[in-house]
Amino acid sequence: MALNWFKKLKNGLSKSASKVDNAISSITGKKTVDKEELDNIEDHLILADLGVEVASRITKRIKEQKFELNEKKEITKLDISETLASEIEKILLPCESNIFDKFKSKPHVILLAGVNGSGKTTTAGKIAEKFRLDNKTVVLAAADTFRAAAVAQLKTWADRTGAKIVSGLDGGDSAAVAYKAVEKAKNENIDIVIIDTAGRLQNKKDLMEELTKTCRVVSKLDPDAPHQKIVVLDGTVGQNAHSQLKIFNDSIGLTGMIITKLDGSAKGGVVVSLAEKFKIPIHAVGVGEGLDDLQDFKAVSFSRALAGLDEL
Ligand SMILES: Nc1nc2c(ncn2[C@@H]2O[C@H](COP(=O)(O)OP(=O)(O)OP(=O)(O)O)[C@@H](O)[C@H]2O)c(=O)[nH]1
Ligand SMILES: [Mg+2]
Repeated sequence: MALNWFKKLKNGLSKSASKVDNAISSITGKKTVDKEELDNIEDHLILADLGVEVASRITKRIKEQKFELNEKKEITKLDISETLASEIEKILLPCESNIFDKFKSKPHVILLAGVNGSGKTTTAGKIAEKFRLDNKTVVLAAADTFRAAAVAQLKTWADRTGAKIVSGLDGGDSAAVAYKAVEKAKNENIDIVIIDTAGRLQNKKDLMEELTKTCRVVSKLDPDAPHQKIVVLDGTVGQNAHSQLKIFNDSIGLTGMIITKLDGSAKGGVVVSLAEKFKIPIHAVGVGEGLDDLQDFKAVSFSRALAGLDEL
């Protein structure tokens, strides 16, 4: 059975969508809308993690739309949901960016960064699968030498996706592992290198230094590598994702982001506030733990799912 991605995304985002839905149900079926009701909508949109500025802009638009419609008929929930989806879409569309579009060099080097448990290793496996399906060869670099079980976890993904893997010693130099992986890709004509990094070191400063060192060392083999520096963010943490993105961006200069765990997150609205604030490309979203649970980021689908609407 063919997977219906939209259904999966919509199911995943249903908790987030119901928060958004609470925001708009208060004024549907009415002929007028007062300031208190608009404030209430704005509060609910903020609670849905859309961010203060986005919430205020959307509320303003709903007010205008209500005014436009007032003369003719009662505003329906569908009217408001459509307004909401189109406002969200405007914010997300400039960030829509397929991970394959960036593929230029050979080997093409992708570094995944993110805090502990955000989904880096799982995402590395899922990306490897996407490239395998596109007939590209992949080497996974187990640059998380901090956590003892990290190599075994990545090895499982390598086995599942037919990717090669390069690892080092526990507690060893992670930059050296990344270097070895890029070198292997060059020697063996492998298309893609995906570097899985550690999420937790003694402190944030150590982690950031390790990441900048990894980037520096890899660039000795190709001055443009890593070609992509992607932060993996856990979509259930809500607004904390903002500070995480900022720290990684300040340290290594991100080229994109992937947001995981949107299956069942009540805080999926954060994707909108992240896009609005940072304007960094969004490549994909994680909607489950399986091999094929990484969905290309599509602004229109995402906006409609978040507004509780059906696919166009
Ligand atoms: N439901 C769901 N779970 C996910 C998703 N992505 C990752 N996970 C789960 O989140 C947990 C942590 O994922 P990892 O890939 O190990 O995260 P990590 O960033 O590599 O963690 P560290 O290496 O410890 O920093 C695992 O149980 C994954 O199965 C997703 O999109 N949806
Ligand atoms: Mg990991």
